[in-house]
Amino acid sequence: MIASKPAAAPADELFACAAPQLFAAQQYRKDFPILSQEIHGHPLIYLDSAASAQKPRMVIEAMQRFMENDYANIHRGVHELSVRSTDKFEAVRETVRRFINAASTNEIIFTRVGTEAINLVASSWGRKFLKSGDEILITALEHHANIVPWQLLRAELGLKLRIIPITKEGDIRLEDVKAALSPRTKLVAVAHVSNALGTILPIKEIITLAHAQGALVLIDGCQGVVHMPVDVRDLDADFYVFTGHKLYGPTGIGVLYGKFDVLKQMPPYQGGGDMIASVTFEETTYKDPPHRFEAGTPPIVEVIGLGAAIDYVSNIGMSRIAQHETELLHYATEKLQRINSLKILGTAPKKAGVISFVMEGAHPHDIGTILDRQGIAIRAGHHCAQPLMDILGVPGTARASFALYTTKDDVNALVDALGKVQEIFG
Ligand code: 7TS
Repeated sequence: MIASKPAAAPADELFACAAPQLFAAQQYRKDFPILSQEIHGHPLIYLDSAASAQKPRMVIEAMQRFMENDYANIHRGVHELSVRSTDKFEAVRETVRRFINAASTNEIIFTRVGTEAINLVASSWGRKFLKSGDEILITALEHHANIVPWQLLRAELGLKLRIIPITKEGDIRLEDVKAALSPRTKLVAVAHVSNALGTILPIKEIITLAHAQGALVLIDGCQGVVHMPVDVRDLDADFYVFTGHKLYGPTGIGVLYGKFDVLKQMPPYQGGGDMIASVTFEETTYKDPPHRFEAGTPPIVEVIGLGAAIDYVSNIGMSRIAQHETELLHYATEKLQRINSLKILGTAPKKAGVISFVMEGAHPHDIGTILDRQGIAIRAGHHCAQPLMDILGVPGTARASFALYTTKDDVNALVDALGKVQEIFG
């Protein structure tokens, strides 16, 4: 598929009216060249997609094809290659717009990663609109990327950071959100899906509550867009952030969606080429969003890769991917619960394909190392959510995370290997 071709989003709609088809994860696996290798003499079982997803051949080839045929710098040349590159680059903005149902491509800003998108909002919107005494609300389960930028801003402006607590299941209660909101709240910044626990947060309800208090809402969707369809207009999110490499795309590319009315009031984040309307030594004027926020040569090839990744998942259908991962989650949860020494952390009723667990007597890193020797890749550690680990009273967890290419066989292999871990440490 050609990267710049608009995503075939109707796949989801087609699925809605067609007879249910079996989800062919085994078939999709073949699209991912990396998955067909052996690790330590065992077939690779990749259960670390929440850290970064593997890349389908279509993404790899789209990037290679682009570099071999079309590549040049964008927005600044009259020659054929520059025009072609610019067209393909800008076509991906439309692909992203459709993917999250934004109103306009002017609301789609390309950043280096999801982390940078959050820092952009903190730096630009935060410095302009916040003052001492204002409050930012986050939850106790945020990734460091949605904590530290607000702490930096707090140190600079004298803000207050309020934390919405979690239940013992790792869920967020709307009563707690209501209790934390006040007329001082200017921004609510919350994850769509917890990377450490898998909890799907009630973001639509949180957005409604925040708006009723006059606060804007930023959704950290780094783990959201990868697991389910996202419609930013239906959500009424003011900002929605995600990162390309977890969505089967390359590293080095993130997306900031922002409502145009909000973006147009925000000053530049970085200065440089491509973001200006005119420059003199006395005065510089800036382009409108999104280009105002894209200083310097952007990650052109990575944007092409992101476009191909979105085409890929859209053709499969995000609803179908969500359904597949939910089935796997239930299957895996049920099997893992049978291992006596294993405890799942994060048992909210609404979860995405992420399972964090601890085992009696076994450090998460030991679990990760033993599994690795059997070709199984999981993540062990604090998952860049140290405050959450403190609340849970653990230094870290072992985490298995699922993707569209994960199969029941992968889960079975994980369960068998954890049985061996239990034997060793039991
Ligand atoms: N927000 C969430 C919810 C995340 O899970 C991550 C990365 C980020 C932000 C940052 O993404 P980046 O692409 O900007 O670095 N989460 C993980 C993880 O769970 N394991 O490794 C990275």
